Amino acid sequence: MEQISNYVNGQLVAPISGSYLENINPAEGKVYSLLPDSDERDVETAAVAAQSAFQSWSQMPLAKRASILLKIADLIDRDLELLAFSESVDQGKPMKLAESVDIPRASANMRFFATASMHMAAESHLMEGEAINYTTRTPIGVAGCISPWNLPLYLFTWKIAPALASGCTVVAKPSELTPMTAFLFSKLCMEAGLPAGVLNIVHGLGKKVGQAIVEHPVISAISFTGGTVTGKTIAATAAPMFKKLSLELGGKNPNIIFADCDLEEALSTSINSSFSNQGEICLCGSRILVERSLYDRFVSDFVKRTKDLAVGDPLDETTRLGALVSEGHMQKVLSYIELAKQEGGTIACGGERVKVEGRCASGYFVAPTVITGLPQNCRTNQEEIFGPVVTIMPFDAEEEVIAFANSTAYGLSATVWTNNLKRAHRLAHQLKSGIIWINCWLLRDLRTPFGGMKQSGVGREGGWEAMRFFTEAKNVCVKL
Ligand code: TXE
Repeated sequence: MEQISNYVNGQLVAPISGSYLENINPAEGKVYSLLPDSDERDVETAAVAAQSAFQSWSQMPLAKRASILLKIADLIDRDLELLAFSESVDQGKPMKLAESVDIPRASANMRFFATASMHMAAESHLMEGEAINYTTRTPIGVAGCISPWNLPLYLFTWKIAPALASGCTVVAKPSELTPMTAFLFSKLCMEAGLPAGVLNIVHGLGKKVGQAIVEHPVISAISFTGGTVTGKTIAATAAPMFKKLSLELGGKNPNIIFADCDLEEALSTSINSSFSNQGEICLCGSRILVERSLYDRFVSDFVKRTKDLAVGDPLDETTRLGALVSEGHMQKVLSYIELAKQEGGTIACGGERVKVEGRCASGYFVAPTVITGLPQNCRTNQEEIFGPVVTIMPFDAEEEVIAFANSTAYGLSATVWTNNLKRAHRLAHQLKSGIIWINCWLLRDLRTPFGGMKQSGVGREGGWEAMRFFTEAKNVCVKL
């Protein structure tokens, strides 16, 4: 059985404990590889390696540093099929989705930040007749990057690319549920000639490895994507150590549909925004709010299309929804469907585990589920489910839908479907979310700031925000 290694100081190494954890293929419900059960000793070795690599990496000419990162991007593209296959086996998502979205976006991340680093400019401010100020931005040192399981290589590179491009060295931990693509990535780093210690990947459990990264005194910035509860623990540990923190957490995103929208586009995109990646994307629109005059028609068309979505073997070309990431996560999603029933909801379609024939007979599949008839303030409509479950609710007026949309503790993204230009802009300004999509979903321009409001996180990633996060500003004031 394949055994994943840590990547420390430029070498593939076993965990110091010698212990391994089982890595499960969620579509089959079977162990298919082993990953290091690392602990604080491995993090210590990785942090020492990162610290000693820092000086030469941060002082390397920008063009040379960028060329290594660009080479990694090329190698990701070369290995697209293998990486997409591995991500699908690890995570349960349709391989087609990994091939068309996740892996291409991973190489795009590397390329974007590699080239961005060559365009960073220093600011200067003239105090007329008195002084000139100039600002330098230097890499913060060793960064800790902790990533989740839903978009494994995409979110892993989303964190490490700006850190490395800024001149930081990194100790990173992918999710223990989906370690395979980060392991393959470490081999690509070696092939691309990334100097030893610049990136260190320590596999293992959040409570052991993740916690040790957050606590390590040498690591001065933490970039984390994951659940809000974990984010709180990380903030509580890192804040008293005065570490820089970027937390990308959960969402309960509204998808607002006005009667004057282009219905066909709203329907087909809403199917994607509800069920892509089995609903395991923090940006999924899990609360669909429909203007009352369109409500009945929308629900009936949406349910019809949902029933047509093929749930099954992630490696099958025709599959639209694969397996959920783990048995535990599947149970969590199913328990929310039970809760919705107790709260008075009607299951318009789905609502149960799906048994797939053949090799996937023991996999963790859940039917895409549409729930109607729930009030706005019930738990089903307030808490993040993170699965193929959406609720649909009617609204009558613009002010009412804004209040509904803003009623949760989260504020990550929102989508608005309307052909009324003024209304679109009005809503965009009143919705408390880090990103607002008007008549679209999941379009990303990597130059824009990305992140959530309220309990969806603190800090912004993307573009200059990410490059700045991994650097420290210093102002020099020169008397004229
Ligand atoms: O994520 P965790 P979980 C949401 C989603 C999901 C819930 C819990 O609602 O049901 O979070 O998922 C590492 N110190 N999202 O528990 O634990 C962990 O090993 C440091 C939203 O699987 O947050 C992994 O690498 N690190 C989301 C990473 O944190 C710790 C994506 C994320 O895992 C740690 C995933 C600790 N104490 C889940 N404990 C999104 N925003 O996209 C765990 N980790």
